[in-house]
Amino acid sequence: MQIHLISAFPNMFEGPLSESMMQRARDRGIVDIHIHDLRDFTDDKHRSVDDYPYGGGPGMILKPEPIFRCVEHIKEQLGETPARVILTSPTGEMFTQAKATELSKEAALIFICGHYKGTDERVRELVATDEISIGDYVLTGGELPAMVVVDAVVRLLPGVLGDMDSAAGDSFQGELLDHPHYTRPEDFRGHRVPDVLMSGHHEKIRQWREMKSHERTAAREKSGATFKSPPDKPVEN
Ligand code: 4FD
Repeated sequence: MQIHLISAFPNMFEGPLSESMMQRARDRGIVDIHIHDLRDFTDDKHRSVDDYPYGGGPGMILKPEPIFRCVEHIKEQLGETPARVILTSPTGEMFTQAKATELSKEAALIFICGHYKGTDERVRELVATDEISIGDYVLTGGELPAMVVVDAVVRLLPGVLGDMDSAAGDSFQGELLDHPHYTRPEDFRGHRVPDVLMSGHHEKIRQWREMKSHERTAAREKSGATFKSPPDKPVEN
């Protein structure tokens, strides 16, 4: 999968996309990530990416021209490869695991990271195929939301998760929350690992985990939270 990130603050991406699973996916050639500096697509001497809103009011708006030119540049590189163009914004469609699964099947994703008060409406109308919000709150820019979406999508690509991780979701299939997990030590400051997990009795362990999953799911439903599943099954492309 090719991922292109368009931003006026391209340095924001380096850390998160160069660690752990993301870097592993990149090293393995599973994902090819390209970061584009919006200022490289300006044509004035100040390299301005934003301007005042027509009609007045506070804040600045991202200009359409650099964004269009950057998307056109990326699409020339992509040739026949189809791409989704995703605008991250607080007014977008709520990001969900189902959306991550949908996006994980694409050959290429282009993210436009809005800043300031927003993005010129013609970007939404003419170039974006999707407008996504990661939650009902406002951030200073769309970079963190784009990285959240990229992370959720990339971990679903075949070969990114190890065998252990990918198998973990098999018994849940979207119905139940994950069960509790423990590792060494057996006694941590007087808090012991449940005896059943130390028993070596695989059927009893399976039953205990299933019971805990049901308990957690019931508790979460009471609290009004909705996310059901540890979505650890990679999808096939
Ligand atoms: N909740 C989100 C996305 C972007 C953002 C921005 C219009 C503001 C939150 C377009 C207004 C982009 C989110 C930048 N804040 N801020 O996903």
